[in-house]
Amino acid sequence: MLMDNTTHATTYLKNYTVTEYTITDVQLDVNITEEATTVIAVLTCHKNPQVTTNTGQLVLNGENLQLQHVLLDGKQLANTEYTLTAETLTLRNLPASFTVQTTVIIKPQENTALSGLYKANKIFCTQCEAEGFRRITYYLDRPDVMAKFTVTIHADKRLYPVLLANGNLIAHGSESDARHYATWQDPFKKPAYLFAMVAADLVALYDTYVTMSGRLVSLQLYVERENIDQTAHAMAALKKAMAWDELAYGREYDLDIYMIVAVNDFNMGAMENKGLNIFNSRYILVSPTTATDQDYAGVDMVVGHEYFHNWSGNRVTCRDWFQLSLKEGFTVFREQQFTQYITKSIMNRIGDVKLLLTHQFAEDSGPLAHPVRPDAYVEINNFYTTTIYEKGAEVIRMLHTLLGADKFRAGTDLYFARYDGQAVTTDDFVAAMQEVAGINLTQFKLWYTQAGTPEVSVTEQYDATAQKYTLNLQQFIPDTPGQTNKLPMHIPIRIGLLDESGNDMPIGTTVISLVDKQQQYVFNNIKTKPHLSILRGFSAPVKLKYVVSDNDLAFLLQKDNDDFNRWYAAQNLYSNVLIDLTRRVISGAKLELPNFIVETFAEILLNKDLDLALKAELLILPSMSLLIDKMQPAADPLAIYTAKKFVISTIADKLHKELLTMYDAYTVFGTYAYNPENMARRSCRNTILHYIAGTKSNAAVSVILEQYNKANNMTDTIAALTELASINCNERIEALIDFYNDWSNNPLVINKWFAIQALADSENALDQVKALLKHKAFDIKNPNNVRALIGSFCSGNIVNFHAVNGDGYKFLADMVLELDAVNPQVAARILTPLTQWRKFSVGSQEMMRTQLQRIQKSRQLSADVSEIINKSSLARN
Ligand code: B3K
Ligand code: ZN
Repeated sequence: MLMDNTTHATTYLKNYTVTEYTITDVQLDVNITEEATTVIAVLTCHKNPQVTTNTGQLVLNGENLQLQHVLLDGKQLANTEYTLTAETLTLRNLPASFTVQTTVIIKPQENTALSGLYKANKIFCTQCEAEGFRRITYYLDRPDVMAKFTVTIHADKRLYPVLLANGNLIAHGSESDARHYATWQDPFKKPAYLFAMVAADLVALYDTYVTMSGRLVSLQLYVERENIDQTAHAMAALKKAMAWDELAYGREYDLDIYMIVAVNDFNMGAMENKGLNIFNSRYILVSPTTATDQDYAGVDMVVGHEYFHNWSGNRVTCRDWFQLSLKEGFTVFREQQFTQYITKSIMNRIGDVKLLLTHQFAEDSGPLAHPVRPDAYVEINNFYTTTIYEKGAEVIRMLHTLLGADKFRAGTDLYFARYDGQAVTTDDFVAAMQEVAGINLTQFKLWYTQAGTPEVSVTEQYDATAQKYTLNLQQFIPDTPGQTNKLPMHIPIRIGLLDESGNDMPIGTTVISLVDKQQQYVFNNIKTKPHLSILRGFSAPVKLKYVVSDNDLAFLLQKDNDDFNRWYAAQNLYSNVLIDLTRRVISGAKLELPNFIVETFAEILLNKDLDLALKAELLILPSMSLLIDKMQPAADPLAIYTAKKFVISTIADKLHKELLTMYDAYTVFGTYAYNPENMARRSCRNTILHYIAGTKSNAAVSVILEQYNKANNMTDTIAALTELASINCNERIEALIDFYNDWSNNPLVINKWFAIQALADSENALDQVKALLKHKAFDIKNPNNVRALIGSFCSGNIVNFHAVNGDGYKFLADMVLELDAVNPQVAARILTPLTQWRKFSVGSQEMMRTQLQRIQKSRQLSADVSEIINKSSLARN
């Protein structure tokens, strides 16, 4: 049946009610064969004592299931005794307690959506968050229904020697010469989204961990045989994460086994299933020659994140999916604290904020803007967004800032103790915080309900005679879809005042709370006119409207005590210059880079006292996306690109010698080690390489080639290949072939190869991408391939995606339409760049809308894609 894409139903927070029946125990029997899988589920159900309504009906969710039998309390029902639709199974006339047994047949081999139980690359595995469990069996598939699960898996011994599910292995054995079984029981009750199982031929890296209370935990990391030598870093990361959660939050692991399984075909980064995490292999497998520093950091981050979910998500879970940020925002914050703790590098906070500025701010100012706690959704999978994750983490960070570390910890202790084993709301979280904080957090909760990035305008006066400094702050929250006339928010602003030498004045670092629309703050005994260092550490996810001269920005860049603010000043300084140059490109005026910028850049480059991680960040120009945001309305990507190229090649020319000297100075000798020092050196050196490459000269090509040929680690190889891929020379083609030949048997490395070509600064990048779609290593069913090739081009190769002929837009629409039939979640995700159409010139807007409309006209869209398309508000305002 053709589905009109307007028929997908909306779910509203205001309609939340608890279920009339609840499920306390689940017995699953999963019989895997090469043709199909049979799932027998026995659900023990009880009338929910909290509910007074009495319909006597139980509506179970189910999707793509072939129902064979239904038994109520052991007695088979005739098909007149239940109602079956494409999405539900309804039972009637139910007693207060009963069991339901269903038998269904599913086809994991045909499940390209990678939701529910699927088979990819000879591995059977599951992904149940948010609503995948209903693709395995009929169930009350919602997070506030929590049950104890016992799971038996039957499969072929030889093809699937490893059979895993959540909890503890309670039985296993042979069933015949060819088949075996394993029974797992999870002692903790859990929502179905945390269910997981795996049947595969894998090997494991084993280790142990002793928790703070002295319990021994077996750690098991399962991968395909050929990857076992790439697992040590992930295992070490897991152990660090376990220790850190004990230290920082007093939380220890609660089962006897912690298993991680790495698979190549996965819709996102990883999944925190109780006791059995399933990971995209890119966040597990690393080795010096196959993975970059960033990949290593990604492993620490994601392994930590999923582990931390065991408390923030699993032990205390979400009442409904509107509360998603309860677990995601909090867990991202915990992950950020963890990575900061292990690296101690400023790169972490800068990285977090870059992500926020580039993606979340763009989301918050576009048609898909939504609050951290949304009110409505069509497809919940569309809400795993940077707003829920990254802005959600900033909201928790602000609570940490307002309460201070000790009270924040007391608040989390109370939260975990009070709600352990329950499914709760963001209001419950804030209530626990408020109780220990002794401050009223009612206004603060607007961060959960009001979408849009607040703008904070800053003006200041200094009265030399009275030695008085006055700071005026004013807040404004822009309209977002469905929300206008917003209330002022509670915004913690961390400030410092610097004297002429750059020393902090006696106020030190102070947090002021902006709660009114407009507020004035007076500081007395300020002896000289101060330099304001505002929003230190990015204390709130806001946009500052603050007119600062380039000289003052350069002062802050050089002298601020807050390293984050030094970086932020540099970004603002570079942005000013780049936006000015962009305007010149558009008007055809002559381009000139102020000397003062070259000098500032040289000063950073040659400064011997600068922390290297900070130096690397200070040398990087703002991203295209950030500049697009600064250039509203009607951003012109090609002009921004031209301006950026001009800055890079001018610096490359003027500081030619200095760049080469420092490039050599930052060479890392010896074998590869992943540690913050070496990583910072490589980052500096490769950033410098990018400037050297800016001349595109033969000399530059030889420097790059030398790095490519000599590199003993993937970080340096990729940096060199990335530069080479953007220069039109023979060496480019040779290196790309060479790289492919070296790594053709490693899919993760081949994804890098796809991405490099998709991101190349070359006019025929799109043709290249189209050709690579046909490459034998590319499979549209593999999300990593799609993200590496199609995703990188459309969201990362901004100038080519926005090419004036509109081919980039058409390409994305073609891909979305093709992919929607294969994997709706991934299709909806890669569509994002088109949704940003309002931010570009009229000509681009028209072409982008034409493609959105083309997708909209397709009558078989998934809920995922149709929700995004419909919200992109195709009509002009
Ligand atoms: N909780 C999962 C994300 C599930 C996404 C479902 N579409 C990974 C994480 O945030 O840890
Ligand atoms: Zn998460």
